Amino acid sequence: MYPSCTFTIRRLSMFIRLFISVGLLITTLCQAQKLSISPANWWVQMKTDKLVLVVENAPIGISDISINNSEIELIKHYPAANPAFHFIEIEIPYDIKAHTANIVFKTDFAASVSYPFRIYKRNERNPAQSLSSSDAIYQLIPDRFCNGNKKNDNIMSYFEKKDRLNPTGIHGGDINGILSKLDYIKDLGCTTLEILPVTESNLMMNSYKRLASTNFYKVDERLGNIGLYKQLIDSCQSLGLKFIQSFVLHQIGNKHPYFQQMIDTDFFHGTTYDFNSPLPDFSVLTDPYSPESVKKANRQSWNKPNFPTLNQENKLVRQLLIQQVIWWIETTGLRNLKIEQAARNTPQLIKELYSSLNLEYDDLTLVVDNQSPTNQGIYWENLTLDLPTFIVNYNYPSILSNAFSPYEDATKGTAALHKMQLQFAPSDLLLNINLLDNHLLNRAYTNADSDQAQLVMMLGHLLCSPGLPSIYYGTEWQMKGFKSKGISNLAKDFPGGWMNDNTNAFTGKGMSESQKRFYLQMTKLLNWRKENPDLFTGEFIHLLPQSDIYAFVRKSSEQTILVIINNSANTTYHFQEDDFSDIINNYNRCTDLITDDIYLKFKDIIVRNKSIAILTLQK
Ligand SMILES: [Ca+2]
Repeated sequence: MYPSCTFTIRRLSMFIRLFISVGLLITTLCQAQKLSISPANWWVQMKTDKLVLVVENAPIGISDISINNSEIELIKHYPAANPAFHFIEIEIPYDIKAHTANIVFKTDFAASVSYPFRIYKRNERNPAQSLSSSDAIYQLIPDRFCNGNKKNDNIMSYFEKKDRLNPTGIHGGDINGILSKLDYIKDLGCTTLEILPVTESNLMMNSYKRLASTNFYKVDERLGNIGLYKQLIDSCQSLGLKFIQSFVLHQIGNKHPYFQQMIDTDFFHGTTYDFNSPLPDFSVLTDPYSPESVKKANRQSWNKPNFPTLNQENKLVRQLLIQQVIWWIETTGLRNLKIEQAARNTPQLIKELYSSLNLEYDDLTLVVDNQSPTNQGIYWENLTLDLPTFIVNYNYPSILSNAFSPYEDATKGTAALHKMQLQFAPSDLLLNINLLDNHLLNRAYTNADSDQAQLVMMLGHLLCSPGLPSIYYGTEWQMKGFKSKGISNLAKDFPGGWMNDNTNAFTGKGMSESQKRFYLQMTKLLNWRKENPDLFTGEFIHLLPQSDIYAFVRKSSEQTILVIINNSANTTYHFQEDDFSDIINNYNRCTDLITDDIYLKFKDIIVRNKSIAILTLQK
């Protein structure tokens, strides 16, 4: 009885050991297949020479790591809190030649695993395409502009498939679509295209804006791939369009492997079941007088339950974020970067990012976007940012939308427009990005009470004021959107971007006469602005509003324009030379760009009630 029992137990135990070994081997092999390192490559002659590589699906039981075929120095390596991730710190000599190194993992359980790490020659930077105060921005959401490739609408490995009936779902717009419509944006007269993030955001919901990445180093396949993305940047360059890419650095998607497999709890503020949820109050973040503890709590809170915020107090987290930004710039030739919800990043992250970028590049411009109606200048200036930085002015759209409303006091409206400019030093005024609307704000036509005359007044003020105007896709066709109906109400599909759309704003098919009229007005003004860049980097002079009249001047060495806003509900304004004698001194006549009226004598100028005149002065 006993010998037989012992034999059975021994056999069983052998079988279990064999089973475990085979299991481990299979697991190791599977993991070896999925092993990935990010970033997967770097470049020669980079001043950012110390990197932390993150190994995902690291082999089990790593006993040693070596880098073969290379002068790359391995500083150290260590497992993350979750050993499925492993960190490798390396130093890449500046003068190293382009080559492929092999990172070799020795393990206790299986044969060594080798992974290629490529060092490329650096790409040549394109000629100057940096932002300037004379630019005009067209902002769009890639998912909502144009579907250029139906084949990428539904991809098996992505949670969200195309569902145009769901306002917060994926609608299928993509990079192919944008590429096919660059001429449209150029013809409209905008000089700069800005798109929301393109990195993969493979989430169960809330992924159409790609504001929470699930892979820092990959273009979302539903939008395209890195090759197409580079093609987009190159095509913009050849058409003379500048390009801004927005980045989100303060949060990631909950399906990002770092969060889903919890690389380290110290990477995040909170967990799926325990996080600060009140929506951040953006004005607190840049308020110079709010306590640091309140700012901190706001930075840490989650925008949505599937958007964990990153712990940027952790130096490693900061380094990984900065590495990925440099990787995108170097890979694609990006020139202009926007940091979305910028003040939700710690000042430390912003400072380190700027100094790393400054070390590497001398041709970048940055845009900081923080949805605060306060003057953010003080906050950003305190960080002593050493690259040209434009600041999105969230004060402007609310002032603009009330200024001309028939429901508001007209005198108050002109006074508010005047007063807003006083908040800024002249050099800062030119660094403002003035929003007509964007993906977070009511659409301009909705703010204008669906009244075209009011919208034209808003547009005229926007395009002539100091700073860069920014226009949200579709507003040129008077698209409506009301934030209180849900944020996705602001992100409707561009008409004609999808095959079989009933109307087509790219061709004008099915668009109303009113829409066509406004589109032509906007196209005319934007193209005029584009042809006269000196005016918009030049001087700004404004006069104290006289009741309902507010007038201002833009001036270059060659040209002068006089903008007169008549905000009165029922009185026509008749020009009085005394009002503007200093300005019109050297000129004899002028043309109103809005009405095309030509005035051979200044005294004949009239500005009708609730309208704006943009007068180009001529000798
Ligand atoms: Ca598509």
